[in-house]
Amino acid sequence: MKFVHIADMHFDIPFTSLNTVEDLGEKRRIEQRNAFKKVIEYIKQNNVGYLFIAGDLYEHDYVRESTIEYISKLFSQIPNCKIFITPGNHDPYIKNSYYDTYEFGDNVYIFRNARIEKYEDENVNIYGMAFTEFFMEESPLENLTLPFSNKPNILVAHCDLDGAKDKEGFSYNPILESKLNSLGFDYGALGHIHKNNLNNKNKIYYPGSTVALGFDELGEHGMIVGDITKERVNIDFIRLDERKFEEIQFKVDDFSSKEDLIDRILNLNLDDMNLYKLILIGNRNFEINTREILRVVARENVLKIKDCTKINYDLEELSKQKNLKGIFIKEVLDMYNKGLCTEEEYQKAIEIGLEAM
Ligand SMILES: [Mn+2]
Repeated sequence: MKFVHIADMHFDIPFTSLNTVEDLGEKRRIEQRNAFKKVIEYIKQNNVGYLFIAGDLYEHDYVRESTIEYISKLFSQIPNCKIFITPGNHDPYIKNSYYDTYEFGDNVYIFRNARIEKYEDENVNIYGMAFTEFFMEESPLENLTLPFSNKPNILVAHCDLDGAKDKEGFSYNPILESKLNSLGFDYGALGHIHKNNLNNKNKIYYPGSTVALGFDELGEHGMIVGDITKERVNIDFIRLDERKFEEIQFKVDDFSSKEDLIDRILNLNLDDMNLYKLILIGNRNFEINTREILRVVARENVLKIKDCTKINYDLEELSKQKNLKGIFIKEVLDMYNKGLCTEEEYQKAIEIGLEAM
C-alpha cells in the first residue's frame, strides 16, 4: 500500500522573521501553497491510497477560511486517497476550530480525540490522536495495547520523541521510540519536529516541516513517500520546498576595513533561490555594525548577519601602556571584571574608544 506522509505545513504562519524583506512573508505563503499542490499532484500521478498529515497543518491563530477552502479543494481532487489528519499543538481540535466547523470531503478523516483511536480498512490499521488543546503533557500512548493483526499498524501523531524538549523545556505529547516498537507499530507517521529523521532504523519518522519556516530549519524540506506491507516498508524523501535557508560562516581576520568586508559580501556567489544568514567569525580589525552592513549590501537574499567575531587587540598588553589608551582599556577591563558589563559590551566599548583615539 502506497502512502504519503507530511507534517508541519503551518499554513498562514506570518513568517515574522522574514519581515526584513518586503513581501517575502507573502511569497513564502504562496510557496507553502505550491508545495501542497505538489503533494496532491504526486498522489494523483502515483495512485497513492493514503495521505497522513501529522499535525500543524495550519496556524490556528492566523489561518483564514479562504486557506481552508484552498486546502479542502485540493483534497477533493484526490477522491480515491484517504486522508488522515491528527491535529497538533498549532492546529488543535478545539471548539470552533476549522476541524470542528468546516465540512471537509468524504475522503478526509480527522482524529478528534486526545485518546488513541483506531481506523481500520481492508489494507491497514491506522491509529491516531488529536491535540485537543495547545499543550498536552501526557501521552495517551502509555496505556495502549495493539491486538495482533496481519495488516500493517500505522501510528499518526504529533509528538515529541524520546525526551525531546522545546526551547522553554516543554515536551509535547512525549513518547518513547522503544514503546512504539514494543507495541508493534509498522510505521510511525510523526509530526512536530521540523527536521526530518530519515535515517531512523525503527520505522518511526518525522518528514520535517513541509517548507522551512526560518533559519532554524536549514536544508531540504518536503514529504515522505512510502510503500508498506506487514513485512517491510520502503520510504523516499521528495523535496517540495524550492528554497533553502542557509548559513554561511566567514572569517573576518583578513579584512582591514568595513568596506573590505562589504565588498566581499557583495561578491559572494549565492544561489538566487536560497535565503542566507551570514555568520561572521574570527578576529575583527574594525567595529562591525551588522545592521548598517546589511543595509549597504542590500542583497535581496541575504536576510541576516550575525556577528560572532572577537576584537583583535591584545588588551592585557595595551592596558599596561602609560597613555590614554592604556588608562581607558584598564578602566573598561575593570568594569568587565567587576561584572558591570557583558563581554560583548566591553569589547564594543574598547573598540569604539580605540577607533575614536
Ligand atoms: Mn510544527
